[in-house]
Amino acid sequence: MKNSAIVVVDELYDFIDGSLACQGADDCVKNSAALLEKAAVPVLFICDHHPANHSSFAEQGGPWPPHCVQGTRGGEIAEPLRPFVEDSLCFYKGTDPAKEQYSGFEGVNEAGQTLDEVLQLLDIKEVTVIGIATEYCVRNTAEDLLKAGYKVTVKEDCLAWVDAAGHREAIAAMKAEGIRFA
Ligand code: VGL
Ligand code: ZN
Repeated sequence: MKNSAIVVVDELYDFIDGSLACQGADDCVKNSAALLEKAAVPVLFICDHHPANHSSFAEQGGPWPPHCVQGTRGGEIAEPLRPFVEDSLCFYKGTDPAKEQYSGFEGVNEAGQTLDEVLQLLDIKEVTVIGIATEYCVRNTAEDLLKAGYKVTVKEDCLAWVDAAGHREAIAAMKAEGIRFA
């Protein structure tokens, strides 16, 4: 559909079968690949992309095990989604050791452009958000898209989560804010 795009959040190996493996990740990847297969719209990928000394890691006093370290398999996009990847539409976040960045809005692509800038250049008005984890990066990205004026739909069978209760609470909160679910 014209003016629509899909944003794929952090479908990266550490969130699938690695140090931060999330519940529902296998179905999330399978359903995401099927969605992208039949979608004839731009697909933008958000990638958590941390330096080895990132402040969100437990050794630095943060809440998470090391994950999505630059140059490791854990930070790579899941293989079934690779046919849909375009380098200029990949946005990297969490690259500054000092900053936690859950939202795809804080990332930049290889040319230094933000997600919002590229969506505007593509004349996108409606965004479907899918990916991992519901209660962190998916929620923060969907909320920032909504605040920026996009019509936002989250596809519920294309999500994975850290905690089941957190997943359900995040969905309820997003619905209350005006994010649609399909
Ligand atoms: C995420 C925890 C740490 C996410 C990223 O993608 O939801 N969660 N870094
Ligand atoms: Zn992270």
